Amino acid sequence: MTKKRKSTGTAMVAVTKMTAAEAVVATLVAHGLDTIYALPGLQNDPLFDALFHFSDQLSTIHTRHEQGAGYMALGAALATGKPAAYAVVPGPGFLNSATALLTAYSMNAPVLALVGQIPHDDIGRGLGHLHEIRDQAGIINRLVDHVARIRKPQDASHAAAVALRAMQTGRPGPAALECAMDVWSRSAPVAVQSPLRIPPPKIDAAAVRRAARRLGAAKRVLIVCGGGAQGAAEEVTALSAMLQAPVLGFRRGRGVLDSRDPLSVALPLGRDLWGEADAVVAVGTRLLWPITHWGIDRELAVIRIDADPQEHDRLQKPAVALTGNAKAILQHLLTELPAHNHKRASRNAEMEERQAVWRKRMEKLKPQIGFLDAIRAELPEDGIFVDEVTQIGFAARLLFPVYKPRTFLSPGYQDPLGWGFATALGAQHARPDVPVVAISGDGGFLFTATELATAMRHKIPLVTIVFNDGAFGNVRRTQQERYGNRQIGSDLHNPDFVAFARSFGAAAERATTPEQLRTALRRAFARRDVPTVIEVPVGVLPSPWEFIFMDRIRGR
Ligand SMILES: Cc1ncc(C[n+]2csc(CCOP(=O)(O)OP(=O)(O)O)c2C)c(N)n1
Ligand SMILES: [Mg+2]
Repeated sequence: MTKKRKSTGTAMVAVTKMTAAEAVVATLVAHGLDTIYALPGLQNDPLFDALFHFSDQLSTIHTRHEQGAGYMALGAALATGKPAAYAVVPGPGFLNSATALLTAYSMNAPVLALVGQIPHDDIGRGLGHLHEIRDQAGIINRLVDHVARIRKPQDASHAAAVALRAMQTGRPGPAALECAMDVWSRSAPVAVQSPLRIPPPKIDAAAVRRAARRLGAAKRVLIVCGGGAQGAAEEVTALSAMLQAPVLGFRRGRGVLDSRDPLSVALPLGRDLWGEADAVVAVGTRLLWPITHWGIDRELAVIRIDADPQEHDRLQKPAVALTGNAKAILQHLLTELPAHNHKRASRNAEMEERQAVWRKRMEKLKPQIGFLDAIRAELPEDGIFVDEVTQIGFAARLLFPVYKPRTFLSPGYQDPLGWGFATALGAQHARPDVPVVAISGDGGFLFTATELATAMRHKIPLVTIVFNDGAFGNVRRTQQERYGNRQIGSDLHNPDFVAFARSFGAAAERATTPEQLRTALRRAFARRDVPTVIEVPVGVLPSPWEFIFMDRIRGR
């Protein structure tokens, strides 16, 4: 690589002869990325060669299936709040990762996909090149907000910087870059693009004042948090105290207000409070569940804070719509509100009492609660819990206490079975400083369990608990309760999970009681360079549905 200097008018920028692949990798490094999750193949050989050259600045974590690479990048992005990248070959490689990319889109997670392509001049000709797929960019375009193809090495760095900016501008989300195999290896003088400025969205001061007036006058405010509130924990906490407003987080909004705060609520108390509220502050949430399940009427003033202006009136027109970063808007609101607010009596005692009533009713979920309590007792405050679409997961969404933002990763509306283990692996890789625990059913675990090989190869000390009921238990319950017990496709033949995990070299044990689980977890969290799998055999678990699917309470 020969270096020259080029004057850009205001500053001198180093120009270096490099390949398009080297330019992209250098740009990732210049943006602070230190890892790429990847699986190699012909079209990306020049990219992997560039990764080799940059391996002292950016590590390449190779997985055993592209779904693992995509989910690991997603887990890294969710656990850190920062962009994460993965690289795959075109066609099958890309499609194998598509579920992770779709999930990143639905979770607004900043994941960058680098996707290979067949020889540049043959794209679209249908010649039948290895891994050729019709209109790959068109398919990717359905999964991300920004996709571009690198056409020459001179454009590569800027294209990568534009993609990284798109991932963090307005509503965050994934982006993708395609590059043909022959373009990856072409070289030219390149100036590595430093991060492009992300203009802060203008805050509508008049709208903030209207919100402050509505909230100051309201008697019973409820704050509902979604994934968009994870960066605004301090402000949500302050707003909650100022308004004595309970904060509801069901899945992606959990941990924004510490569960130990009496005003922090989950379902089903959140529904009762929705029914009583005269104003709701919706922070980074679509509000789909409350509005469609619990109802809405004119007596409820909805104040929406969202990074995406299109989100505000998809379901109904809010009283006040505030567009932009939740943290900045809430800071503004917090300075405006005291002038309009009135003195409010503490609702702590009331909330404690009402939480206790619901907790009593939810005691019917005793087996789930026992295991969740064991996990909470051993997982440090800042440890990360990765949820799955499994019976323990549904109970966790209702009952697992969460103390800090970004420590309860729940997959949002895609709820893709099997996301948990591989996503948690990425979270643990990106946050080696805290323990990460993944929960899975026997069904979900085997979707990506082969990534145990990745955990061993890269010494990722993730702890995974597999709750084994020998079934797609959720599905089986539905067949029993709603389809006359006609069971089809819901029983599972499983390996011996302990022997399976040990065959990779992982630590593994079986725990049958919450006490045994606690001891096993204590041992597992002490291991810092080897993954652990704990199998928990369970019988039929009690149904959580009555606490999740609740009837309308407004607008009847
Ligand atoms: C990709 C995907 N496929 C199918 C489903 C439907 N689904 C939801 S839960 C479930 C069964 C889960 O079984 P398991 O992981 O063993 O957990 P359990 O319900 O037994 O606790 C299935 C098939 C899904 N959510 N995602
Ligand atoms: Mg199961």
